[in-house]
Amino acid sequence: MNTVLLINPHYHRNWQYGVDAYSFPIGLLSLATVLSRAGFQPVIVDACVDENFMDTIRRYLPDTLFAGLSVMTPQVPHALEIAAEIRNASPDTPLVWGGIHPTLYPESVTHPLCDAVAVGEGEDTAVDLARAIWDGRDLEGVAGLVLADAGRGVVRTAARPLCDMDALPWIDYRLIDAEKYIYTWSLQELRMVRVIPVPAARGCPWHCTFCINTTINAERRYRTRDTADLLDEIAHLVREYNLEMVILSDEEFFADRGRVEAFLEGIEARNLQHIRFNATCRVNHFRRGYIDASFLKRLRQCGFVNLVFGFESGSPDCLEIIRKEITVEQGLHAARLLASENFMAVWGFIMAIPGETRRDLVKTLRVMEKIRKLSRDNYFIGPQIFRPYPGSELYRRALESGLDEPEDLAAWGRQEFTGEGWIGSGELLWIRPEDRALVEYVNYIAPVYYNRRYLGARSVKRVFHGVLRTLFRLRLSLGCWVFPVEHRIRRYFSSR
Ligand code: B12
Ligand code: SF4
Repeated sequence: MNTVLLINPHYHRNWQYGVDAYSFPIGLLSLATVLSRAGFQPVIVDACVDENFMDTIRRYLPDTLFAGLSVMTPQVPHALEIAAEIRNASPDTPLVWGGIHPTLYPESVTHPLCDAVAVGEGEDTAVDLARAIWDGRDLEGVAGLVLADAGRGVVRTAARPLCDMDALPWIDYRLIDAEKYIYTWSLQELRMVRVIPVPAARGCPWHCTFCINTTINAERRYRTRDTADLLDEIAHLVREYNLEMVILSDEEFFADRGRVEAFLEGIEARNLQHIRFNATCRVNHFRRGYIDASFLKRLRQCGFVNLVFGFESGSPDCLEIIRKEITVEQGLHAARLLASENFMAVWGFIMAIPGETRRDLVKTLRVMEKIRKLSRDNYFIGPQIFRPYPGSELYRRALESGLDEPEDLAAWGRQEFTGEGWIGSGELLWIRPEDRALVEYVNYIAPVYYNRRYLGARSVKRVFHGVLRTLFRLRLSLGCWVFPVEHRIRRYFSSR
């Protein structure tokens, strides 16, 4: 049989079934689309959606060319469980690992439940791999792989060039049950809407030192799709799936002003202004001639309602450390302009960057407070705890501070992941011990305080959250962060 299994494991052990449009497995869909075009039969098994995922997988064993696992770091434990089950049920089925984690740690291939790692973008690699297995050829001839050889150790095949974005076909959303993902919560409208994420570019032209786009390889340069083709695809998806909103899932949709201009013209030409768009942006674009009040109005007329920003830190020193190439003033200017035009804005912040002090973190909290007060339509992600990825300068600094990273795939599999990732606040060795308690406190309190409008909580919790918020506001205004007793009380009750 020419079937290829493409599997999305859970993100953490206590996975609760339930997804939204943000969870469309875009990477696997893209692989499935090219595999099916090449004459293979891809089967996407999403363990986040399909409670009987193991039965689904078994149905296709042993007659499958390979089982592909798509793995972010928190997915490793579950990926290993699935791989073990597959090996048990069908010992000859090759287990191929792809996605961010094996790309960052290609030596994962030495684990007995990993026969090959596909590094980086996988479309061409997956098709070549399926063909090689189908023909019975040696996998060393397939570019983009890392293999384990008994005699030679870890073997890298030829480098795989990046995909040509205009040669990639439109993602075929019929290859999964799109209805399971299509509804998502609109922060703007506070109701469920029909949404699909559409990738319009890959990579990013900026060089933030903490970001995966900078870390994975400098080669992963910014590549856009043909704008007319993108618009045709959007028009098609709107018709096919009766969409109300489209997420332009680029890392930085506004990197090229000319491209955005052409996109807006295309929206008008195709009468798509009734569709709402959600896109990523950067605060330094808010200047005359790039994004000013009149351009924001035009964006609004063309359906843009929600912009997502990585502001990251309220401390100029930290912005410098992460090479964000923005200033705090630019961020506040953007927030003011967005508020005056009634835009919904989502603000991402991070904390516990190597080199960050308590003063820096407090500056971040104060900047968030300023933005919060500007408009009810601001939503905050974080400040999230910084996670070091191999390859970056900040990673080296974390290692020097004693970062105790799991040594191999098996050790990653033993990690206890939560929705928050893999490093607990106690393990943040690159920040001062006395600041770790503050990080832990902020990690809990910030979403409760800054996103109050969006939180639904049961009544007892609501009262408790009210008390926490009042105390946090007091701390923020007095600059007093010692002895957060309210946090200890919360921790005591939540651990019972
Ligand atoms: C969209 C997205 C999501 C979506 C959908 C994820 C999905 N299953 O597709 C959602 C919102 C669900 C998500 C969730 C999370 N995400 Co996320 N996400 C992204 C984002 C922004 C884009 C991913 C994407 O669609 N890329 C486009 C597609 C085409 O690329 P791709 O998925 O990488 O797949 C390609 C290759 O990797 C490869 N490939 C992938 N799988 C396989 C398998 C095989 C067999 C082969 C051959 C090839 C292959 O081929 C694909 C096509 O080229 C990335 C950032 C980034 N730049 O990658 C972060 C990112 C992947 N996410 C990340 C993280 C950490 C998470 C969370 C775990 C966050 C958390 N709380 O800790 C959560 C998990 C949910 C939870 N609460 O527990 C990190 C991963 C870091 C790491 N070390 O693993 C990233 C890199 C963000 C970051 N900057 O840190 N995420
Ligand atoms: S602008 Fe965003 S996506 Fe681009 S490198 Fe910086 S953090 Fe990463």
